[in-house]
Amino acid sequence: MTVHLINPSDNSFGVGVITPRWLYVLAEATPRRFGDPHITDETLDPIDPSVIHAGDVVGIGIHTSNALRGYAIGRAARAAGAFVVFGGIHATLFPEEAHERGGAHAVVKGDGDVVWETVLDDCAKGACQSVYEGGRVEPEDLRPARWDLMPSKSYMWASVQTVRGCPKHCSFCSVWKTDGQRPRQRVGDVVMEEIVQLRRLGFRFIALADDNFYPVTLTDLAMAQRRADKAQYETLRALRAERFELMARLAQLPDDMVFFTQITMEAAEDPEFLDAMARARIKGALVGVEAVTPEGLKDVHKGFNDAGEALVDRLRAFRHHGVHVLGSFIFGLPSDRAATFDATVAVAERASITFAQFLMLTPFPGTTDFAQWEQMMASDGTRIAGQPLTRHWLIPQEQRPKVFTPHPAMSSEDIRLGTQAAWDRFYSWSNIWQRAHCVESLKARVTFVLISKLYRQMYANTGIATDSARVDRHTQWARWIAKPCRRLFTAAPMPNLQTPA
Ligand code: B12
Ligand code: SF4
Repeated sequence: MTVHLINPSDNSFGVGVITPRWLYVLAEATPRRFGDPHITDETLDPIDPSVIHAGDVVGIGIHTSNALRGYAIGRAARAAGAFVVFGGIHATLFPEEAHERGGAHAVVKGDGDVVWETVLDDCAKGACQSVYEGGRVEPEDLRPARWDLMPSKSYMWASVQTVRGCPKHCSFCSVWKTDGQRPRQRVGDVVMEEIVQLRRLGFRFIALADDNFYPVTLTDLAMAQRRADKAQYETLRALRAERFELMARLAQLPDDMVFFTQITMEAAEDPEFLDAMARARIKGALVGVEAVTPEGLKDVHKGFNDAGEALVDRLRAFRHHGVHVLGSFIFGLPSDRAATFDATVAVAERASITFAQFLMLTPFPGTTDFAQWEQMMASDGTRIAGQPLTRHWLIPQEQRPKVFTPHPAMSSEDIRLGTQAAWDRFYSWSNIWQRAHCVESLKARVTFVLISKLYRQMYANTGIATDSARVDRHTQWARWIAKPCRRLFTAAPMPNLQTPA
């Protein structure tokens, strides 16, 4: 019985930007008595179906955007006689869908770290349950990853999670509902061991795949201190202290290492934290800016962000302390108007952010936005490929609309074109070249230009383009540029590196 772990994708680039961490975590959770799992990441290359045999176990991890592809793989694996098990955020939210459309024998809801062993034992006995509750695993039980199984020349960034869960409640995000609002911070020793193992293997770029690297703000602490119950204050203080301890240990690693994380804009209030990040070589962070106006922030329940000039100052604070920002913006919010696209790019430019992504508001299941939208669409009779819009992920990619939420002032096409124009303007050659001056040598600048263009090809065009010929062209282009880019991320292995105390 071979255990397969498959990360589905419609587009394969030959090289991946970030390792899908779940593959290697589930590999670690696979007891050695079942042998090493056979891992396929379709963002690299499509699965070869002939590797799946009767009696094998096929684990497929899906989020909403790749669910349809995952279901096709599941059906094929079941037809080959394998046990099919789905997991991941989308399967957690829609377990019955994986059964109906993906040929699932079983679905794991929540974290797979602990329950995976039981699933495999049950499959080995030929008697698996239809649903397993993986729950929210406590930090000490979150598994590290089997990095020894990772193909050595396929990814630019490895990914290590340091904290799961986020205390905020943004309306477009499901993390706080599925992963919970209590930060589950992994123990520093375990995180450091994984990172050291990666550097030994020659990885120096590591994405900290956290929901929010700054789970305790100064405001949270001040509020807890004012309350009579001091226990919460002590818990928060301990979490914050652990963050600083981890960063101090990261700072002792070889100085060619580069980390990237996801963080809320609130960290700009905390120079001590930003300085610790810079010392730890956390050189970049994805910051969810979402909107540049107070109305837009209200639309997404993100009142803790700033707008206007205060926003520009906050984003600049990151850069000032040595942390580059990948700003994430959302278009299609009810308060957006035709002028919003240009105004947003102008803020991104003035705020000295290094990379940006411009997303079209997509109601992802599990979010507050989705629940409201589903209710509003209850009487909508539109069907595409037989599917209502509220099941947009089941519509084949080439027919899937790009915008789903009706807008009070703009058509879907206006929003798509405006979003495309924002990518085009932010990533024009001249703008990229200007931003490339954030690094010193000519070689580093050329690298910066290449990475900027690759990022745009991978994350903008496949998402916004309307016809499949265009998507194919862009995928080809990204494949072509990805290989040389990957080489820029390698480092000589350091087999003798020790874990800093
Ligand atoms: C890091 C990250 C990224 C990175 C890296 C992605 C990558 N290559 O791994 C980047 C920045 C590139 C990214 C991009 C996107 N992301 Co993202 N990302 C995350 C984040 C923060 C962490 C993922 C992670 O590595 N977690 C660590 C692993 C160990 O946990 P896990 O994946 O949840 O897996 C566990 C369980 O789910 C389960 N499990 C998972 N698979 C399986 C399979 C089996 C068989 C079993 C038994 C169990 C199991 O067991 C695992 C161990 O406990 C999550 C948030 C989150 N909390 O999940 C969002 C998240 C997954 N992303 C999300 C989204 C929307 C996106 C984008 C679509 C954003 C966009 N609009 O462009 C893109 C899609 C890119 C793509 N095609 O993959 C959403 C997905 C929502 C949804 N319903 O699908 C999430 C949940 C965040 C959110 N705001 O809601 N993302
Ligand atoms: S968008 Fe970010 S800050 Fe908001 S709830 Fe999700 S993870 Fe937390």
